[in-house]
Amino acid sequence: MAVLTGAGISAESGVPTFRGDGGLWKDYKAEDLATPEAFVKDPRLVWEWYNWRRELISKALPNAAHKALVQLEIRKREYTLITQNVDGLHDRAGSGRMLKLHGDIWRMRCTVCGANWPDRRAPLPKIPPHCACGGLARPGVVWFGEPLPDGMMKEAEHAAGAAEVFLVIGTAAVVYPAASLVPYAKQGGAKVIEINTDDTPFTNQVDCALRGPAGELLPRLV
Ligand code: BJW
Ligand code: ZN
Repeated sequence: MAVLTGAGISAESGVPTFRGDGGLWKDYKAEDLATPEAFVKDPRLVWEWYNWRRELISKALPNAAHKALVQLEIRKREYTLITQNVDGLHDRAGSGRMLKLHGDIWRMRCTVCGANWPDRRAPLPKIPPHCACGGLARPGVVWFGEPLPDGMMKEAEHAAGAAEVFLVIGTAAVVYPAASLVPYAKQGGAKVIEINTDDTPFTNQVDCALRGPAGELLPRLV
């Protein structure tokens, strides 16, 4: 079994999703801020957004859906969690290994020397933060136009392709290459189950579309 999660699984923890209601920050869309170009143009603005999100996430707690996935992991011999989320709520719920396709908001990376390190302070004492070498630090996440962490998509494809059941939870499934895992799993013979409050571009291709909040539906399914 393999699972792909998106921002919707953290919505009931109070973490805003990217698209739809509440997906805006000071009139900016995620697409305007989650890019290397936005960071080069105005690192302080981009860091203000991340600082705001880090504070919000640090106060949030994993919900019943994150916890249900921990139970699945315990029960299933073959299990891979693939997440697009950077919030760390799967880790805090107790999930073990996972593929974090879009990185981790609790890590920093130096734009000069490439060093990367964990930093859980929220709010950060000074923005933009800097590396020990003096270089400007950036969030350890994947922005639009950037490659996913080395080899991770291959590993995710392997898990999706081998899965008998592929659960797709709380993702609009519009950001690639992550979204491509849904048809990939289907072509590999998986039964695909989608849990979402709304339709997605894949709703009419999945084997089962469950409509409603993940925090209610997933514990029942598990
Ligand atoms: C609930 C719920 C509840 C709510 N219960 N459900 C044209 C075609 C194909 C691809 C492209 C294209 N043009 C450009 C691209 C590439 C681009 C892309 O996909 N763009 C599309 C938007 C068009 N992709 C990239 O650039 C990727 N990189 C890449 O392609 O590299 C190529 C390359 C190779 C080699 C060298 C160089 C380059 C990178 C993508 C990175 C995405 N990054 C972000 C930000 C991460 C950091 C951060 O968080 O700040 O990732 S963007 C943002 O979207 C974030 C998310 O992980 C991602 C997906 O969002 P998600 O999870 O689906 O959230 P929402 O908000 O969209 O949806 C929430 C869903 O939950 C909704 O469906 C709700 O209904 C539901 N819901 N409450 C259940 N309680
Ligand atoms: Zn450095």
